[in-house]
Amino acid sequence: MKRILVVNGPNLNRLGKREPGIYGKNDLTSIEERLIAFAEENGASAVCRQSNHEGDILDWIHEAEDEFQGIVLNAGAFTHYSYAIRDAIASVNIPVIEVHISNIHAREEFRHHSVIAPVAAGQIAGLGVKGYELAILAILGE
Ligand code: CA2
Repeated sequence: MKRILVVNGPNLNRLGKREPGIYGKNDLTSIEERLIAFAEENGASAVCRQSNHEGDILDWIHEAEDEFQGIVLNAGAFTHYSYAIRDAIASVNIPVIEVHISNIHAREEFRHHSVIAPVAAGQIAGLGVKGYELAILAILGE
């Protein structure tokens, strides 16, 4: 059975509290519960984690190599400037799929660029929380 790590970065613990027009009405706990069920429905398992701290995300990416077959990563605003997260992704030999709830390419200019996209297996943006499910399916299809 494939094991998938779902990592959400800074401020994603605030989902459902503000900006529902951009990020939807669901809170992170309910999104994570749905993803765990979705993985099970598809014959896999998902472990979900969130942190506002870059170092936690680095450690989880490094450790995932031995435990998981793929990572679904919404790195939040770290996406746009964290070379450390980019290097961590490049250092592991499991696929990392970059997910964004909003369409980062249609928002402020600083969100258009992802420093992790060149080392990610793929990027899904703008499809809401459905993007996490599509990323899980992409890993399961590998
Ligand atoms: O669209 C996405 O998923 C983002 O990764 C979300 C990040 C943002 O910095 C990225 O550019 C795109 C923001 C996380 C959530 O921020 C909130 C702000 C207010 C209320 C709830 C969440």
